[in-house]
Amino acid sequence: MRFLTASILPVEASEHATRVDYLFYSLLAVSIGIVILLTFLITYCIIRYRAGSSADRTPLKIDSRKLEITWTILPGLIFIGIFAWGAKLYIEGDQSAPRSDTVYILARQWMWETRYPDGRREHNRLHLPIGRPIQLLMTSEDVIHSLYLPSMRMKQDVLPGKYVSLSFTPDKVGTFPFYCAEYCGTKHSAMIGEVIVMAPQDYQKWLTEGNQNQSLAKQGGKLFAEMGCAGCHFPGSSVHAPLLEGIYGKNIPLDSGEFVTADETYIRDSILLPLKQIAAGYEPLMPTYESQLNESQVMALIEYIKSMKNDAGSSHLELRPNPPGTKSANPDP
Ligand code: HEC
Ligand SMILES: [Cu+2]
Repeated sequence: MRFLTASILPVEASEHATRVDYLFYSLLAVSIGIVILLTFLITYCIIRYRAGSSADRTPLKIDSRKLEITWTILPGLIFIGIFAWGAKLYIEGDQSAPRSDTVYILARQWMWETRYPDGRREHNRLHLPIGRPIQLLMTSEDVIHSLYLPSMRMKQDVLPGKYVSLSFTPDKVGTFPFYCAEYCGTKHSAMIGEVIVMAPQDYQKWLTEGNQNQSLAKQGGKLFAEMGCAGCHFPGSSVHAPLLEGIYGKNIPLDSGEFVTADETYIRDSILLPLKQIAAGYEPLMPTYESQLNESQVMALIEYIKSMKNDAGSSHLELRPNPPGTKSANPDP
């Protein structure tokens, strides 16, 4: 399909993009086929049955019921097929591969901040290695933005107060543009950037060169100590607070009787809006950090909490087994 895309659509730079284009060209082919068929029939009838022509005009004696059933069911099946195809692609773009690399993206008026697990941070640029599944975890610091990656055939609204994700596997080395696709204020049109897809060895080099930061998880660990989190979330603490080892991806029972998955949004809200969801069996003692931590620091804390593995013998998880019939979303034991 690449020979076609080169001229009509932006370059395909991910496996997903290639699949989306197959769907797009199939739709185009079906539409062109129908246009040709209808144009042919109209032209044929206009000429054949023009005034004064000697065409046979006696009514046909055919079973119109059969005909109508056919032209209802056949296009119906084609449309349902196209719908299923599109839905499958959509769902695939939403699911991350079990072993994908994570990159965090923080949107703000009017720039994109990218943060890598190794601590590197950039503006309006996203470096990725070719051939590895990537999960972008994104949130906004202010208004609604939307990350639009034409070469990946992907677009996702980036909302304040919530983490959203996009998953894809780049399969072409090069530089591809991305945009903000949701009007977000005066300089919305300046909110553009570049995805730079690199060969694995170049990417390794890029990762290690010039990175003076500690890993994102380490930065979070430092905040965890400095902000006094460790004082409560600690096995010997005098405050009855849940241990955070291994909570990421678990099903957490809440005071209200509901269950939530401990994903990025849950951890974020636990820190900034602790009263929103109280873990079952605990008092709402946790202070809010809304005025003390910004979204970027919370990102580091999330990465730190995700990196905390639960060591055997932790009673924390025994207190909170997964409810029956649910599966842990966390592939790592
Ligand atoms: C005063 C003690 C205290 C401090 C300080 C504290 N927490 Fe908490 N935290 C709690 C308690 C109690 C709960 C359980 C009740 C609830 O869900 O709010 C909790 C719940 C949580 C949860 C949800 C955990 C779960 O298992 O559902 C997370 C995540 C969390 N805290 C992270 C933090 C972080 C990060 C900090 C520091 C920025 C912090 N806490 C500071 C007491 C504290
Ligand atoms: Cu924007």
